[in-house]
Amino acid sequence: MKKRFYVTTPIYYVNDIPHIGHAYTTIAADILSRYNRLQGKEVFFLTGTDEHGQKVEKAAAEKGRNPKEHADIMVDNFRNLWKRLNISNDAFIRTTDDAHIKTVQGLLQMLWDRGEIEKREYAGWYCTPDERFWTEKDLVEGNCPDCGRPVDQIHEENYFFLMSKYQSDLIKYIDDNPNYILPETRKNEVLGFLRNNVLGDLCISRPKSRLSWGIPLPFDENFVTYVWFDALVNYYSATKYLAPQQSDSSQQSALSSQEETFNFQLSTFNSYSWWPATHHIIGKDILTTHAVYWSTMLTALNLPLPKNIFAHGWWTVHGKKMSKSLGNMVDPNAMVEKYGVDALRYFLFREVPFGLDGDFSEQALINRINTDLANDLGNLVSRFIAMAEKYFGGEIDIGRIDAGASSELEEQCAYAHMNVHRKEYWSHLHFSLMLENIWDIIGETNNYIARKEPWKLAKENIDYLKIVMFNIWNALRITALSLYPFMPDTAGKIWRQLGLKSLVDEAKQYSPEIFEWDWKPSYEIKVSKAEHLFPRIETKEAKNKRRKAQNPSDTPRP
Ligand code: ME8
Repeated sequence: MKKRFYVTTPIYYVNDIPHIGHAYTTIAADILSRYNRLQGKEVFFLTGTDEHGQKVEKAAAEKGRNPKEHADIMVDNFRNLWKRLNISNDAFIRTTDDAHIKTVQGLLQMLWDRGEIEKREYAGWYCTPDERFWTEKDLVEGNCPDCGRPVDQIHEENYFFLMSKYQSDLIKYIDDNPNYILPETRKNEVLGFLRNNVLGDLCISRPKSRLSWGIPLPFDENFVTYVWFDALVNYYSATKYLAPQQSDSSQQSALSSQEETFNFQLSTFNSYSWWPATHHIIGKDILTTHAVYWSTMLTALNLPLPKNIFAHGWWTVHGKKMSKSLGNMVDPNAMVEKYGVDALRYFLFREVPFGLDGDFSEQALINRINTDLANDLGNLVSRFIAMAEKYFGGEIDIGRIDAGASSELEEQCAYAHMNVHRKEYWSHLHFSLMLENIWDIIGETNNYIARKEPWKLAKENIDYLKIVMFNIWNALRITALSLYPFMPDTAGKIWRQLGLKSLVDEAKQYSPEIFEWDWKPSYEIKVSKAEHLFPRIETKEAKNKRRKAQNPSDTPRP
């Protein structure tokens, strides 16, 4: 059976339109999915939308819509953006899906039956925008410690998940599984929090009188579920009705016993084996809900914990949090329109190591396009194609690998190539390091051309030039394959310009040998010219400067 790889993004609130932060997490999951598919694994990549709760109810009311109508309209903003960003998700979950609602209710009932949930009188401070209760000592100057907004005092009866009893189990689990929470700094944050605080129980209900837009508790119709309990369960419920089906009979029997345990409708439940997830990719803002709430919920349900929760850093603009009120939200659609999808995908993952915070600036994006993409990569590809056409009418002699002659560039690229596939880089999501290594291969190939001077070989040693051209072709082939998870369109374009068929089909058919230097296609190769992959971008300022230098009397254009 193929190895399985299950990756998720957070499910995003439909109260607002997506911005660059949402795009960031989703592209990260896409990179992982594409890489693992190329490695021959069976991949399930899940994203979706979080549609219940106060935020959505309020946003819908402001637009004069009912919450479901509002969600139905807003969900397309996400779906369309994912298409535009070339996101290869296998499924899209909505928390208003019937099957999801049934799963949430089934799990709540199970916890209730097992005595993991209790009803209690509760008095506390409630932050309405964050939908969270706080104790008096949590408050910062009387305000919500998370968002700084005012809180309301609330007295009511509610249902509590007895989370506190899992505190020491969770500490032990995190200690025993060093990759459970990554990066390490985030793991230490969670451990510090768990070691220095007494974990409370989690209020998992809201009275219907205060919030109606939620999943009703199956054991008390006067209450709905706390939006986070509903939302976190998506990762599990999707494996039951959205993941690829299992045909294996041993799986079927495991599933029937699961079905019995769950005592709720599981119409197409034959995908138990997709759980646990390999990676939950999230932003650092929702680390506690995942590392603490979700982990303890799963423990109480006797379900395995995910293999990894990765909390990445935060994008700011001019050092400030993006917000509607500041009007500084970066719209990914506008960035794609202006710079192209692959330039954006590349920039986000090259500019800042995944895990750290970063400041988004269009100038930094333009710099990356002009140096890394136009100069280093784009020029290399077009120079090579032009030489191949000029010297050999586009033909590359792939039969000519000669160990001695070909090993030079291969050796120079070997270390970088190994790093691009280094297991630890992929398990720790070191995307920027992988891209640096791909650019090492590109740099080595550019140096190789400068050293070998093909224009001289064309006159002096045409046979040797054939070998040199093959080596460059091969280094570009490896570059295209390595770039594929990050920049799928560009990788495909390079692959085709190199005279190869479909990158994805060939990778599927020949993985893992296709990643090796020695792999060769079984057909003749003729390269083909195409437009430059990344034309340089000249900013208005640079254009004016250039004009001024050319003609000092020229006045700058607006
Ligand atoms: O929290 N920089 O949804 P949400 C980087 N529905 N990433 C950012 C970002 C930024 N400035 N802003 C947002 C929710 N993100 C819940 C999740 S999951 C069971 C429920 C990304 O729409 C980042 O991944 O507020 C963050 O965790 C997520 O969007 C929050 O999305």
